[in-house]
Amino acid sequence: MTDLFGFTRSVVKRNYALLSPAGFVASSLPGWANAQVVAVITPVLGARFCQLLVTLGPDGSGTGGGNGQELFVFVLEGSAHVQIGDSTAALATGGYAFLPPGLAYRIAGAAPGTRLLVFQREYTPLAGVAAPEPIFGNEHEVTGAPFLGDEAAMLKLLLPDTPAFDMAVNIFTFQPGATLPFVETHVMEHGMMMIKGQGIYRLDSDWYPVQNGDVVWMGPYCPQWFVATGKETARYIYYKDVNRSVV
Ligand code: UGY
Ligand code: MN
Repeated sequence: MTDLFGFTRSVVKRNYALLSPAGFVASSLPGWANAQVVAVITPVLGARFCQLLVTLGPDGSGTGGGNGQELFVFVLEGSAHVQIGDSTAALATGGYAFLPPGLAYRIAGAAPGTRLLVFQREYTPLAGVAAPEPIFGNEHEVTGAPFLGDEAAMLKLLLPDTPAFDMAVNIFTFQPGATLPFVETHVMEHGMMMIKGQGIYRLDSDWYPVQNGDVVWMGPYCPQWFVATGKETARYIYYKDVNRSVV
């Protein structure tokens, strides 16, 4: 909560949005029980995917699947059990699950106060390529690589970069003062959440201070750039649509 009534850092524009946690409001969504769900990015905003922030209460659960939707579930804090088809995994903080289309899933057994970040969308099949299988992992077990050769900007890819996947989910870790090397302007869109530290995000022709907990939607062709500020590393996790034709 900000102390100043009538003030917010949140901004919603045609091709981007910055959403500060101070303005988050939960909605009740089918499939989530005993859970607070904030639909931070949705097609209603102009995006072609959903980004949800879920806080699971006692006996909280999320169920669904068996349709064309795919989900990427990341444990921001706490722990949870994820079951999909015949597979089950216990996810700790930093753990994640990719839940492909066509299989029923259940997320439950969460520690009190568990917080999840979910990216969700309709899977786009690719002719001749089978849809991915479920994946479980933990970001602590994923090795980062210097982004375009810069050791101060390390990038972890949480999903395989293969044609079966139509989404990528990555984590960037920036040392203080490190930047994206240039102002990117691309057809892919992003859903992003700051998970540590702070920095300045350029969105279109505007610059915004951002910090841990902030959410950003970058629509297609939204010029984007970041510099980590302050004295601690800055980290964000983000979604990107990949591997599908745009013509
Ligand atoms: O993958 C990306 O496009 C990434 N470099 N963009 C970003 O961090 N805004
Ligand atoms: Mn980008």
